[in-house]
Amino acid sequence: MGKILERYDEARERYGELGVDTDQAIDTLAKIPVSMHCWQGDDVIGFLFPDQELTGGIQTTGSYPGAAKTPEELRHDMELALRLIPGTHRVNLHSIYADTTEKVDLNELEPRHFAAWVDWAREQKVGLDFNPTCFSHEKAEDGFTLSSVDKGIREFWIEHCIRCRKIGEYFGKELGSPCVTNIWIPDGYKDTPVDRLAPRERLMEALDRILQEPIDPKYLLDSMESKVFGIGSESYVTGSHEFYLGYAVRHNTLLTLDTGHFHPTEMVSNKISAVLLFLDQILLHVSRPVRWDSDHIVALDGELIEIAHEIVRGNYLNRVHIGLDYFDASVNRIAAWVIGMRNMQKALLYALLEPVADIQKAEAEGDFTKRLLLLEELKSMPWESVWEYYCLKQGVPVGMTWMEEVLQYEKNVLSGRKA
Ligand code: RNT
Ligand code: ZN
Repeated sequence: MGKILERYDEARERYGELGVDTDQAIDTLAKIPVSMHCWQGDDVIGFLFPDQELTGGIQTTGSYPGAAKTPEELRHDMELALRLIPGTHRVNLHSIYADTTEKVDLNELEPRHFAAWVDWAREQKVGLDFNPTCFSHEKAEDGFTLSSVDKGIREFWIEHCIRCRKIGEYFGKELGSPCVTNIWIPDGYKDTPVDRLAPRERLMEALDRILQEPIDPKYLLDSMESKVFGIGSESYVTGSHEFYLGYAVRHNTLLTLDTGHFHPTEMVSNKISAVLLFLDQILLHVSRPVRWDSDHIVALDGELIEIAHEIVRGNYLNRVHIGLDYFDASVNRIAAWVIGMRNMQKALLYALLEPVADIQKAEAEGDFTKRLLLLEELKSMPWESVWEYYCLKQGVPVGMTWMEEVLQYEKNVLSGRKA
């Protein structure tokens, strides 16, 4: 502990020389919630239809033992993860994670089916975010939901989404912070369609119906998530980026930018400032695409840092909701949460430890040499000493010592679970 304090003092001094206040950076970091997605804990299966395979053109691979099978197990696993992650966060649920013994379909869900989650969230002091689950269901079998040509199918999913907004509102009311409710649908064609418009018209009408009832933004924030392609929707996706950007601007909703949902050379970091000129708030689904929308665990890579820079430099901390979205079944799932959540915060800390005004001034004056020099020099500054001190201050394990607890838990709890 003495070593950590010593190293922090030195780091504070060195950053101080650059005009960066490390104490303030830490205080700010502690207040940035990251929404931890429950679906990493059980490979996106949920509890309503446990025998249903994952569809919608997304996929988990791997068979690491210990996936949660019940709400209790999942909550228990998340409790451990949350204990090992510094800061105060949120938990992101999908509708298929309803905690109920009733046999209930997606178009019948009600807030009461999530009461146990609310009790738990209160106890854990986390806010909740939410998602309708427009996949992994018999009514999504032909790959279309809200934009289906079949009216009955559309009505089913419209009803589901309407109910999910009510559940989101309930979360927001009960927990005292707005629940970001994110609609993502898998709809699209494997092969090139001849009518690209009709499904988009149907989606637009469906969304209009879903959003018809105004809900106080104190409780609920509506967001929608685009995608460029999925498995089985390689040639056309109804809910494209342009579609939802237009919809969000017109209806003043949030827009979800998932880092895996664009062409490989398109970067979400470069989109944030553009869309925030026209929208009040956005939601990020931070993921890591490897060759495709593979939903790998968030790594501390260049794009993650660039995203954090954009949020901090643009002063967008109150306008960008940060959520994680990945599912890897090939490693310990609790470690997957902890590594991804910690990486997101490391990137934010790195960004908070930048003398933004100085670098921006150099840029504005056309002094690109100085801009480059500062940006490069910052890469060898002792940000990790600040990170260690932050963890210490937040009462969570420093470095990778947290893994010991996860391994212990694996031995005592996870290994006893049936495959
Ligand atoms: C799929 C979207 C969506 C899902 C989750 C499970 O491509 O990214 O956000 O990953 O809702
Ligand atoms: Zn996503």
